[in-house]
Amino acid sequence: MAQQTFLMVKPDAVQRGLIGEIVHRFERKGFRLVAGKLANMSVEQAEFHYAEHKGKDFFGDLVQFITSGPVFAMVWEGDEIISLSRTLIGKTSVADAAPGTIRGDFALHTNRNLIHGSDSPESAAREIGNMFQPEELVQYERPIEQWM
Ligand code: IDP
Ligand code: MG
Repeated sequence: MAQQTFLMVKPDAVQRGLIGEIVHRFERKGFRLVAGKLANMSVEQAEFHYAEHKGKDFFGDLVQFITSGPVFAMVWEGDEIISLSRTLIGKTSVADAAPGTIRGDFALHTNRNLIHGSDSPESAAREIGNMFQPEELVQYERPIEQWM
């Protein structure tokens, strides 16, 4: 069933020049890009985005990090994209992120793990609304999808 997810290239990956590499992986998989922009997250947006982690010991560092430079925020669409995109991203802990995943291939530290992906449809809706206006989401046809 077609779903939307919020995927975000974090400031570390922007600085490392990995936007193209990361976008390429989702394009190659066959997901449909719906929106994308380079932006600075405000502290308010960062705290809303990571609201589920409020109170954890790493929350302050996380908000500081995610607001420390531009992110590349995106909306992507596809069948079961929430779980499939998290498979491409790799496990949160770098020690567990398998080779072939984005984190497994490029991340050295769990708190510099390059990419965010929504973990549920509810999170996706909240995270998309936090960074995009509805009119920024672009709907279009891709006839190639019949072959995917
Ligand atoms: P996720 O990004 O794989 O969904 P979450 O558990 O939602 O992982 O955590 C959000 C982000 O917080 C992680 O991507 C990572 O950057 C950071 N984080 C999670 N756990 C830790 C930790 O134990 N130490 C430091 N940073 C962490
Ligand atoms: Mg998460």
